[in-house]
Amino acid sequence: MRDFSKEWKTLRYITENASRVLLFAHSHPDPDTVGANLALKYHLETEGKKVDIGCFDPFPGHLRPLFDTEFLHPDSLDLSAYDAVIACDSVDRGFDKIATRLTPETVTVLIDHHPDIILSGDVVIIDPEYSSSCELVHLFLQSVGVIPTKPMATALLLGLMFDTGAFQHANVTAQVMRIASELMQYGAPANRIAELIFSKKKVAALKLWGKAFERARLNPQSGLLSTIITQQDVDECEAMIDDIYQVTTILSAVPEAKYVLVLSERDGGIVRGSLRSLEHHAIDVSAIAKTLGGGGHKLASGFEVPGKIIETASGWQVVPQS
Ligand SMILES: [Mn+2]
Repeated sequence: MRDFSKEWKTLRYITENASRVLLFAHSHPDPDTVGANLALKYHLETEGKKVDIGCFDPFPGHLRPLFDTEFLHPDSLDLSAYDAVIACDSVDRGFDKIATRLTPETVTVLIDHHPDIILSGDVVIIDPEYSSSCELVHLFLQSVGVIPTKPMATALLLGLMFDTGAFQHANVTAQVMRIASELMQYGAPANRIAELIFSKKKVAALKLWGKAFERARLNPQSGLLSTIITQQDVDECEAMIDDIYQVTTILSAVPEAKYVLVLSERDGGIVRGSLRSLEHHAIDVSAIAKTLGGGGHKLASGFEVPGKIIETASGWQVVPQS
């Protein structure tokens, strides 16, 4: 993990000497870009700066219960009026379009945790080892000695929770948990944030998951947890193919399961098998996928076979389309 203390010092110097700052959120803003930009905005405003947040899309409606704010479309802004522009999170989704429209005098800062960013700025704070842009912004605020207000803490915890899948992904470190704990002490409502992130799930997806979970079967010998989703299920629930993907992820976290197989009927008489496992089970699911003509990674792979799914006394079976 890169140490950004020098960059934090530079960023502090830039923000102290700027009177107008433009923050920039990426297109189709997710909770991490929202949280990182808002936390910085709240901080800079307490320092007496004039701060706007630019974005090619409006502020996400489902986060309005937490924050009363607006994003400004770059076309409505006088981009030459800012002393500094700071882009937080996924800077190659939108910021690239305004970077060319800035005057050469404007100082640019990039804060991100995505790999493969080809954009450059005057100060570049990018390292994929960090969980989220909110984690990076938190470290900056900490270096400046900011005591987070409740709105600041809420904004930062929002991004931290979203980008770590509510502390379930591999990017969760001891530092992430320490920061989350601190933010809760400053009043960030973890429970409310989890609710808002989760409530984005449509009823259709929940119904489909319910069907899949009800049918799940565990083979105690092999540790295989499997289930099926038919085309009829998807139609009845008015769900989308995308909703199937998460079934595999959720089932793979079941403690008794060493690996997971979800068979789902797809268009054109195809059955797709999605295999998933977790690192500590030391199972290479791509080896199974390969024997069925598929492929993928050690922990997540898939295969496709022609046919449809029927239930038999001994389990699920893929049979040729009649
Ligand atoms: Mn992010």
